Parts: sequence; structure tokens; C-alpha cells
Amino acid sequence: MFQDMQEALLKGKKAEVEALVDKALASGLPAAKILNEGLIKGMDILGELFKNNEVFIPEVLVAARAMNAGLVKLEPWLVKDKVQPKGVVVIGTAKGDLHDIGKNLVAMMLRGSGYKIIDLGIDVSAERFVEAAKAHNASIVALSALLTTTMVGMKGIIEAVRAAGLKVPVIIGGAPVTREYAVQIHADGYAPDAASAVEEVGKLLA
Ligand code: B1M
Repeated sequence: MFQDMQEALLKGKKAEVEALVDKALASGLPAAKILNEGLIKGMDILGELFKNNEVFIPEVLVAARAMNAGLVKLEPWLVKDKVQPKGVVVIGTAKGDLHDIGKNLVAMMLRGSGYKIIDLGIDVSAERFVEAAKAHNASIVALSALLTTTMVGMKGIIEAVRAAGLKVPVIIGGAPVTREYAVQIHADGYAPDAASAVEEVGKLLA
């Protein structure tokens, strides 16, 4: 079943991915297993093909659309209802960066753990992060970057948050980001994946 899901994802067959996720859920498989062994594994394969110039941006885009559709199906199972939010997380992808799948996953896991999410989307400037953090009285600002070039821009976003006098902790993540880099640019937190992001946010707010 996971192989079919990965193949459908690679071909960008959104409806097929949705149907296979539904089927997997109906068969009793845990949502986390479907996510990791079906969808994320499929994106890893796609990443290799992309790196080796075996697929190109149009194919990657339709695959990403299919991945996001699969995530939407899984969300109710990953998310538990919480009445009082534990805090407000302002999240977005750094300026110049259009990748949003990892950021969406982090947002989804945090929402599932009881946080209110203000999702600013992709290509978010330092000014927009600052405005949203102020407007929503954010407990956490969360930055995602998938490119080595946009990762560098996270430093400026953190500086803008500090320059605005906001005491809110900033957590960063994304494939090229490391804990060493987070320390270097004075981020308050770092997480390598969505599940650890929930832990890290919990620690920062404890
Ligand atoms: Co892009 N792309 N891409 N791409 N793309 C990568 C990232 C790349 C590694 C591919 C490669 O060469 N192997 C490479 C980056 C190289 C680098 O800089 N190191 C790359 C490139 C080069 C580019 C372009 C420059 C290509 C071009 O135009 N020539 C271009 C740039 C566009 C831009 O952003 N300005 C580009 C474009 C695109 C698409 C638009 C076509 C599409 C994005 C669609 C979308 O997101 N809606 C795309 C995709 C899909 C990918 C790959 C194939 C998949 C990324 C993904 O979604 N992974 C990717 C290759 C790869 O990663 N293997 C690649 C699945 C996702 C679940 O993982 O996002 O890592 P990830 O998130 C993880 C963790 O990183 C972490 O948790 C998540 C879940 O566990 N995490 C956080 C993420 N954010 C976090 C925040 C946190 C904590 C943890 O705290 C706040």
C-alpha cells in the first residue's frame, strides 16, 4: 500500500493519494505511520530524483500538491481537539522561500498539540513576522527554510523581532538548518522535524 501511495505521489495523482490515505486509515493504520512511511518517504524519493535531474519543477509541484492533499486527509487524526490554546505560534517560511510542506506539517503537529496557529504562508518578510507577532501577541515565532540561501535570511528576521522589542522566543527549522546554525544566529530553539518542534516549543514555554 505504501509503495502505491509513493508512486501516486511521484506522479502527482492527487485524487489517488487521497483515496490511498483514506484506505490506509480505514484499514486501521496509524496516521503517523501513513505519514512517515507513505507520504514523507515518497517526498524523499522525489527529492533524490529532483537532485539527479530525473524530474523537474512542474512534476515536483504537482507531487507537492498531492502531498498537501494527503496531509489534509491525515490532519484530523494527527490533531486532537483542545479547548484552551497552550499558546499562539506565528509560523511562516523565510523570505524568498516557496517550500511549505515541512512548515505545514510543523503547523499541523503544533495545532494538534493545542497551540493556536497563525500561518503566514511562504516567502514571509521580517516585517510581516514582526507585525503578526505583535498583532497576535505571539508566544512563539517559528521560521522554516528549505534553501541554504533563505536559511541565511533567518538571521535578519530574528534581529528584526529583537529590534522591535519583542521578547517572544524564535524557533527555526528546515532541511539545511542545524542546531549549530541556530546557536550562531541566536535563535532560541531549533528542531530537526515536526515532532521535535512540538517538544522544543513546549520546553521554550515551560
Ligand atoms: Co525545492 N529544493 N527548489 N522545490 N525541493 C529542495 C529543498 C532541494 C534540497 C532539492 C535538491 O536539490 N535535492 C533544493 C535545495 C538545495 C539547497 O539550497 N540546500 C531545492 C531547490 C534547489 C529548489 C529551487 C531553487 C529549484 C529551482 O528553481 N532550480 C526552487 C526554489 C524555489 C524557492 O523556494 N524560491 C525549488 C522549488 C521547489 C518547488 C516549488 C517545485 C517544490 C516546493 C512545493 C511546496 O513546498 N509547496 C519543491 C520541493 C517539493 C522540494 C523537495 C523535493 C521536497 C521538499 C519537501 O517538501 N520535503 C526538496 C528535496 C528534499 O527535501 N528532499 C527540495 C518534505 C517535507 C516534509 O520535509 O520540508 O524538510 P521538509 O520539512 C521537515 C523538516 O525539515 C522539518 O520538519 C519537517 C517535517 O519533519 N522542518 C522544521 C521544516 N520546517 C521546520 C520548522 C521548524 C522545525 C522543523 O521550526 C519552526
